[in-house]
Amino acid sequence: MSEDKKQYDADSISVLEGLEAVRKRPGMYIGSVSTKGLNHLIYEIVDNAVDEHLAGHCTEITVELGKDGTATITDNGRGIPTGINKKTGLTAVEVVFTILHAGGKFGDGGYKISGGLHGVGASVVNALSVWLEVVVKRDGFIYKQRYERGKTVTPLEKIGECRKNDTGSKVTFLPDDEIFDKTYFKADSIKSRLHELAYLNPLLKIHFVNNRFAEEEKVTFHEPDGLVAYIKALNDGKDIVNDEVIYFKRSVEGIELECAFQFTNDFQENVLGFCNNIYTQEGGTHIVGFKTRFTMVINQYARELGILKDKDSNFTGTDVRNGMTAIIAVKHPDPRFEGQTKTKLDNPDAGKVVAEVAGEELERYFDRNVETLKEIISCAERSAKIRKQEEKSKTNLLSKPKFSITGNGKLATCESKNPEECEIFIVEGDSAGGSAKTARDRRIQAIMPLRGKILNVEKASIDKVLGNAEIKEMINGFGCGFSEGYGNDFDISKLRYHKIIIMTDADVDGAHISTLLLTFFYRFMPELIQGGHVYIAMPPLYKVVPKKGEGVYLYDDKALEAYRKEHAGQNFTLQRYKGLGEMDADQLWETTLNPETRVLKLVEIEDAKQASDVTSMLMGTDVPIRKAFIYEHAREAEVDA
Ligand code: 0RA
Repeated sequence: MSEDKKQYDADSISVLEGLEAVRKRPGMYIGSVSTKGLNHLIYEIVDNAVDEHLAGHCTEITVELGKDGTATITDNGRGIPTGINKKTGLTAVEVVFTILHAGGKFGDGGYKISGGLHGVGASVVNALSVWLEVVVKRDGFIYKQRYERGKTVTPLEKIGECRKNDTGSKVTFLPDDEIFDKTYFKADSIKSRLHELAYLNPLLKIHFVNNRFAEEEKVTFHEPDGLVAYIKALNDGKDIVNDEVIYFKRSVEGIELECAFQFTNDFQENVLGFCNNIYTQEGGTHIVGFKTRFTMVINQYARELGILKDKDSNFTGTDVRNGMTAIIAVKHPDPRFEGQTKTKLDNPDAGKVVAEVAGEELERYFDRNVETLKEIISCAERSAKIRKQEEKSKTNLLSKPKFSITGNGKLATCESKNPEECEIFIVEGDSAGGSAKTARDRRIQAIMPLRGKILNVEKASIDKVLGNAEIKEMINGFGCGFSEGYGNDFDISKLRYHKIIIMTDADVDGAHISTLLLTFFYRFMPELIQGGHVYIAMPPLYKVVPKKGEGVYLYDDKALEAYRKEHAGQNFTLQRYKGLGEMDADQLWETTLNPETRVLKLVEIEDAKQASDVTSMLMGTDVPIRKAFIYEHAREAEVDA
């Protein structure tokens, strides 16, 4: 055996181990094996295609969900290189799909992996798929290769010819049900990510095609106005302070900053960060750089204009961002992410460049638009005034004991003091709350009934939020405080219930209540969601009882449709549950409370973010549209065991 050959064998063994590692610990590479992780498979391939766009070679990307459970991502980029890679003896295509961290490690085409949750890419998708097929058009030929569970099963074959200038890649894969809890992609999340990418890449057209049963649709996302359009969409229906979205874009030392913002009269800020098209959920240096500099600039101007007097203290960061909707998008050649979910940008130079560029651009803009500047400063003044009032009321609230044993609320606690096994159900309405108290396992299940609707936290100032009886009861009941702005009193280690389960009727009001609850958690206790503690109970919509045999509960209209098909021509009675109140205690136990038989949906931070966005939207005045929206989305949550 020649020296070269030995080398090659050794390499290919380590290759196999590489992808085995991905299958052994998928969470390390895609975050989780829930629907969120599943959707990530699509994003990994899309990110590669977006990289082609960023390199100047791709204008259109199509994401297609197949009837058979596959996803196909097509782009008109250069096509993945097909030549032999010297180091491995494999084609570049095979390297991309079978070697971990292969992206950009070869050739000098300047290709760099910028997207991807951990920059891992195509090989991870391959490792986690039952099968994957790639078709490449390049140099006038069409090539194809197939893999199964990460292993090559056919060589890269020429399967046809095409025009020389017709290039691109097409990747089809079937996610592995041995790996994922469920292998049903969540169309809404995918669409929302693709739309986000369209805003971030204004020259790119992204098509979404859903061919799945009862979901057929085709949409194109193309946002030529980019971040300005994104801000307008986020602020749609809100009371706008400055009509013109403030926008700038500049590169310094190889780092690009693109920034857009606008103020509304809402008592909240919404500052979104991105690095290389990735949403930085946990913030990071770019956000800190922008916020710090923005606060400095506004305070400087406020003093120059005499709005802040010598004796006045400066506006706080929270003050100057009162009502702000902003997007800070950076492109960095070598991004580092840290944090619990690896979504916090850690590069100090990004913070420095953002602060520098933002400082100059803000001054340039405000010098020429003093009226706008004054309007923005008055948002800060309003916030400062309320803050000073709140500092008093908050001291009052926090000086009260955090947990009262008697309590004036209706919380029925459970016997166990071991948080890991304890669950708290937040139940819509006193009557369902009453049945739940009877039906529950009182050793580990606590019940908190909610009277009517909870406060919309997007709309209210903090003292009102904390003054609200239901919210106070939740904060007290959970036991871990709350976080708000910079002051973070939240301590997840004190959480009394490791499962917090929202239980509402399957109707418009129920959907609205869960949306408001999720918004509250998202804004004030995001760690609860990040830690996987928040669930939505999925009570059945129907019970069918056949002439012969046992009754069956059905959880959505799809299930009913399937049941009807399967039992065509047979006689059965159909009962529709309009609310939790229609079930007796036994039924409630069996369908909704019993850990053995119930159906829960785990809430992920994305869902909560969506709820929060929806809540903002729902504050508009167009009632029929709101009703339609809530109703349409009321049962869309899919089912987790
Ligand atoms: C490696 C190198 C180059 C492009 C790609 C990979 C590539 C990967 C994917 C995945 C989906 N679509 C893709 N398109 C391209 C550089 C190509 C060159 O230098 O010609």
